[in-house]
Amino acid sequence: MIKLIYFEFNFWRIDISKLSLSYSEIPYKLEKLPRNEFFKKKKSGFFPFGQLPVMIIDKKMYGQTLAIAKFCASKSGLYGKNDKESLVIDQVLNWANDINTIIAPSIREKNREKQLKLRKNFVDNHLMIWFNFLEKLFLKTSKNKKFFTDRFSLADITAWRVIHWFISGKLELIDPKFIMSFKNLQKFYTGIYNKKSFNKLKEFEEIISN
Ligand SMILES: N[C@@H](CCC(=O)N[C@@H](CS)C(=O)NCC(=O)O)C(=O)O
Repeated sequence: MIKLIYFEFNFWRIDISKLSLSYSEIPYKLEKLPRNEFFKKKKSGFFPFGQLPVMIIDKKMYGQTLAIAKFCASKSGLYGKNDKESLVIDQVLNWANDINTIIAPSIREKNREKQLKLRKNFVDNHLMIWFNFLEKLFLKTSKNKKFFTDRFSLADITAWRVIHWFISGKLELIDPKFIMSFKNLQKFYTGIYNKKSFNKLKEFEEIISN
């Protein structure tokens, strides 16, 4: 049995693994750690990289979002079926990690004024550039213009989940309408959103309902 550990909220770093496993009906357990428990455990060196998510299999703990997601997607038949497909999927995963790293300082900053300044800098200098990278990748790799690799994969789950985050309206100063500048991504997002085998999952429902 695969066990995943994350905080008590939904976030792409854990959701992409949950969605992959659930899509292929692979059972898993999810432990939602309250923050204070996380920090206690972190202090004692419990986590391999001091952060979440982590995954436990056969009593061994593994860290790093992308490593965990690839493992779960592999088990679910949603990782590349050849090296070239995996290259496309890895690029989307790393895109997600990169854009997360760039926006992260404006999420972590506690000082309100500094926080807004950091977010404005992200919106002015990074948002459009990074979504343009993703759209260009999609146009280059997708023939059917439905999926990144022409078959549903971890790339689609990840791109969908991160786009969903950026257009959620929950990120201050990010107007969800920005996605209208990326017609192909917008269409891709809607296509995945309406994919019955995907949107019937309880994990999907949980993500869109909060
Ligand atoms: N490189 C790590 C980054 C994970 C990460 O940033 N985790 C955050 C939550 S999204 C975390 O654990 N923050 C608490 C901390 O760093 O103390 C990965 O890819 O999994």
